[in-house]
Amino acid sequence: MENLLKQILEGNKRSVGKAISIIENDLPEKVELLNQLYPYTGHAKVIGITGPPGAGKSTLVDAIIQVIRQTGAKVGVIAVDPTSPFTGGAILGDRIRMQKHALDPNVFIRSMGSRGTLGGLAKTTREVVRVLDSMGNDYILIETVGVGQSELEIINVADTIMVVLHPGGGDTIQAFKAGLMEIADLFVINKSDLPGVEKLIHEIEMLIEMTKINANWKPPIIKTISTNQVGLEELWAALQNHQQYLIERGVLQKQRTSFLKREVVELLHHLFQQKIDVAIYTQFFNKELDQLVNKERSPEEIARIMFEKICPMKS
Ligand SMILES: Nc1nc2c(ncn2[C@@H]2O[C@H](COP(=O)(O)OP(=O)(O)OP(=O)(O)O)[C@@H](O)[C@H]2O)c(=O)[nH]1
Ligand SMILES: [Mg+2]
Repeated sequence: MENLLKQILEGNKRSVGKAISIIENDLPEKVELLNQLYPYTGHAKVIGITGPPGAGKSTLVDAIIQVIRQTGAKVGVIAVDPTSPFTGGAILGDRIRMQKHALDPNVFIRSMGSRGTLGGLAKTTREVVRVLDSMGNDYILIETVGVGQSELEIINVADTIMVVLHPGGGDTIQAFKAGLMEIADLFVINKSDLPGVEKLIHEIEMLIEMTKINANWKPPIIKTISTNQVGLEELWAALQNHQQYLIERGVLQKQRTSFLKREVVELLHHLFQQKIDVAIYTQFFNKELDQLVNKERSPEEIARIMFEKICPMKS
C-alpha cells in the first residue's frame, strides 16, 4: 500500500490504473487507499463535459486535451458511458479517438461503464477523480452523456460544467428536459459547420433567460468545430473566465464544500441502509410481524420501535 501510494503521487500510470481497478472492483484495500490519497487532492480543476449522444463530446475532449497540453499542463480524462457494461477503457470509439494522446506521459485516459461500479457510477467517478487528482493532474475532464438525472449526478463533482449541443438535433428541448440548462456554466455549440447554428443559439439564449438562477454568472455560448480545432481558443478563454469567477467570488470553495457535505450525507445513508438491512435479517421481524398482522401495532409504530432499537438515541 505504501508503495502504491508513493507511485500514484509520482504519477505512475500503471499504479494509477491499479488503484482504479481496486476502486472499480470494490476491493478491501479501497477505503484505506482513498483515505491515504485524500490529503493530496484538491489541486486539479475538474471540468464536466456533458450533452446529448453524438454531440461531439469525445471529439471536443480530444481537442481540449490538445489545448491543455500546449500550455504544458497535465490532464486526466474519465469518459463515463452509463449505458455500457464494459469497464477498463473498453469504449472503443473514445479509445481510438484519443489514442494519439495515449503515449503522452502527461495525459491519462480512462473509460468507465456501469459494470464493476458497485456503489454506483457517481460514487466511483468521484473516487477515480481523487486518484487522478493526487497523481498530479492540473485538469480532470469528465465526459458523460447528459440524458437524465443519474447521468447528471456523475458530473456533480465538477467545478465547471460544459454542455455540448449540436445544431439540427432538436437538442434544446431534450437538453431542457434533461435538466442541462440549469447546470451549464458554459454552452458549446459544436458542429457549427452544420446548418442551424443561429437558430440553436437563439433558443439557448431564450432558455438561459427563462431558467436563469445565477445573477452573477451568465453562461457564454461558444461555437466550435471540434474536428478541426475551430473555436477552441474562445472556449479555453471562456473556461478560464469561469474558473476566475469561481475563485474571485469564493464560489469554488463553497461549491466544493457543498459537494463534500452531500457526499458525507450520501455515505451516511448508505451506512444506515446497511445497518438496517443487517438488523432486519438478524434481530427483528418475528414478534413485530405478528403484532402487525394482529393489528396490535401500525406499520408506523413498528418502524419507529425498530428504528429506536437499531439507532438508540441514548446509549
Ligand atoms: N461536422 C462535424 N462533425 C463532428 C464535429 N465534432 C464531432 N463530429 C462528429 O460527430 C460524431 C460524434 O462525435 P463524438 O465525439 O463521438 O460524439 P459524442 O458526443 O462523444 O458521442 P457519445 O459519446 O456517443 O454520446 C463523430 O463522427 C465525429 O467525427 C464537428 O465539429 N463537426
Ligand atoms: Mg463520447
